[in-house]
Amino acid sequence: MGRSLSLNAEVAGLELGHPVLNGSGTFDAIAALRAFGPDLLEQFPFSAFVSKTITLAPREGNPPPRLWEAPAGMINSIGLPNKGLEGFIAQDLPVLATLPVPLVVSVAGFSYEEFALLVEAVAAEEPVAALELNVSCPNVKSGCVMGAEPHETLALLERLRPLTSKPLIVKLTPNATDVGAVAEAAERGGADALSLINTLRSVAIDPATGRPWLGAGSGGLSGPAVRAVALEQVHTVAGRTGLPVIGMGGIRTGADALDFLAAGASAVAVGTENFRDPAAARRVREELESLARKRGVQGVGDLAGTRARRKKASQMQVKSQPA
Ligand code: RRO
Repeated sequence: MGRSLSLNAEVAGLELGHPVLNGSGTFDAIAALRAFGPDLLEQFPFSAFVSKTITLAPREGNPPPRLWEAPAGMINSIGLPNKGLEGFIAQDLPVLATLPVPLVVSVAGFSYEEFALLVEAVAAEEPVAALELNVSCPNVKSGCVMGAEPHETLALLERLRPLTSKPLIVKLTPNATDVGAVAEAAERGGADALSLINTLRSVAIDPATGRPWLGAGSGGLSGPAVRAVALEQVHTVAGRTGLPVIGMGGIRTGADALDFLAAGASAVAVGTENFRDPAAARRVREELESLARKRGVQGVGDLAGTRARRKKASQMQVKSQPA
């Protein structure tokens, strides 16, 4: 008889049945519940659900067009449309509270004070297990500043940390000069975990006009096109902090997920692939399980970046190509 295998994972005190979450904004659980009914709850694809980012005031989002299909990925310029804090708590939260997994609510403020109001109000809601601080939206002016500069990230965390004992997960941007330094600042400020990457700032040119295609001009690139970048950043961040990392960026298969765990992530998230196949995360989990069985390991910890493995990884030099 083979040894028993557990896919249980733990991130920032959240007990997860397996290590596959969703990336914020890539799976509309409320629409999925309407479409699939209670079957969805029985076969929920993610071990925790991360909401689309909310802001203090309602937002319409960016002008269309908002999407562009890129080679091996897509560029979005959605622009954070949402009902605002009050609308979210009144209308969405009661439905999201019925999901069979821990609920993580993603929030974004345009100032430290807006972030503080959001964190206080959201953390006070009983069904909320953790908060994700989105300091990395590429599609709003000022969206990245708090996540691109280490001193801004530290100041934000120093303002927010005293407001709640619930876990704070910081969603990092790949559009930073030194993502490791931002990660260290988040850790110093008291973050419980890090998630990365958000999308890479990018532009699509309309071949008919020679001008930017997206209504807002630029957007964020995601999908397999960004996976190697995401792996490098996860590897760097896991080596430079002791915080658990939720790794994402172009994960389509169990083997992709395994790469992120090997690079130092404690859990992974499926994002763009959910748009192609809403059941993708279940397949990723099953493939991961079968890879783990083949390797004869007993748990995700044997695949994932434990502290010791992370330390070793941080000592590895990422070889650069000669110019
Ligand atoms: O809504 C968006 O345009 C958006 C957000 Br909040 C984000 O964090 N990342 C992204 O690619 N798009």
